[in-house]
Parts: sequence; structure tokens; C-alpha cells
Amino acid sequence: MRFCPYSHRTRLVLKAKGIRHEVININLRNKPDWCFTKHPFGQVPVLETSQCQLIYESVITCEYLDDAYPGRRLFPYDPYERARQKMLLELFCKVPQLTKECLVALRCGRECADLKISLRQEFCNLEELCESHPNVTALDISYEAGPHSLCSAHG
Ligand SMILES: N[C@@H](CCC(=O)N[C@@H](CS)C(=O)NCC(=O)O)C(=O)O
Repeated sequence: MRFCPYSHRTRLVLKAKGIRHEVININLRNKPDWCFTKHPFGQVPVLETSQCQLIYESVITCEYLDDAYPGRRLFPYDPYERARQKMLLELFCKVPQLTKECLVALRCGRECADLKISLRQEFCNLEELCESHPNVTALDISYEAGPHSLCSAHG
């Protein structure tokens, strides 16, 4: 799917680390049968390695890519810092869903002022939180996915 905020997370990490890859988009309204052989619920994103290993759940795909490939480090080495970042990601887990709902409403020409307010509030909270984090991290990259998806779809 081209405008999935979860898939976008994975794509941003692929890009940030310069990992060569191929993207296969699927139609989630008319899923091909094979996608259930890659993910138990037929969701995206799914990574498939050259050894046919499958990795899904966006945060897990990002962490996997960070661990498995050299280059710029996105998740911290320190176990507590790493856990803390993942806790923060959970704290803002509404963002991708809100983004998706907003995107769908915009596409269908539906009113989405409330969704936009909620999304803006989430980003304000996130911005406050990130002000104390000077370095770009997995967290920043992950949440760039929301507005980026909206921008990609609506210019
Ligand atoms: N928790 C999952 C959520 C992934 C997700 O909901 N992806 C949506 C597309 S944006 C999907 O595959 N929807 C189809 C479905 O749920 O059947 C993740 O972080 O990867």
C-alpha cells in the first residue's frame, strides 16, 4: 500500500540506512492470497530478506533493519534507552491510525476537522517531548511517517 504510515516507517529506515530493496505494494481492499503467507492477517508492512525470512510489525521491522545493517545507528545501544524509545512509540501509537483516518476522509472528501485537531494535539505533545532529544532517532523517523504520508498524498 502506497500511503500506509506503518509501511512508511519501514521505508524511512531503509532510506536512512541506504539499504537496497524492492517495494511491492498490494491492494488492501483486494488482497492477493499470497500476502497471507507473508503475514498472518495479511497486513503491511512485511520485510522479506534474501534468505526468505519474514519480519512484520513496523517497529519490529525498523529495529530489525537497524540491527541487521551497518551504517547510521537509529535505535540506541543502551537497553534502557532502547526500551524508553519503544515506550514512547507506544505512547504515540494513535498517530498512524489518526493519519490513516484523516487520509481516507480527505480522499473521500469527508469532513475531518476533529481528526486534524486530534492529530495536531498528538504532534504538539510529541514535539514537546522531542525538544529534550537533540539527536535524530528512530522515534523521530518513525513519526515523520504520519505527516509525510499526508504530504505525499495531498501535495
Ligand atoms: N501494528 C501494525 C499495523 C499495520 C497496519 O495496520 N497496516 C495496515 C495498512 S496502513 C493494514 O495492513 N491494513 C489491512 C488490514 O488490517 O487488513 C504495524 O505497526 O505494522
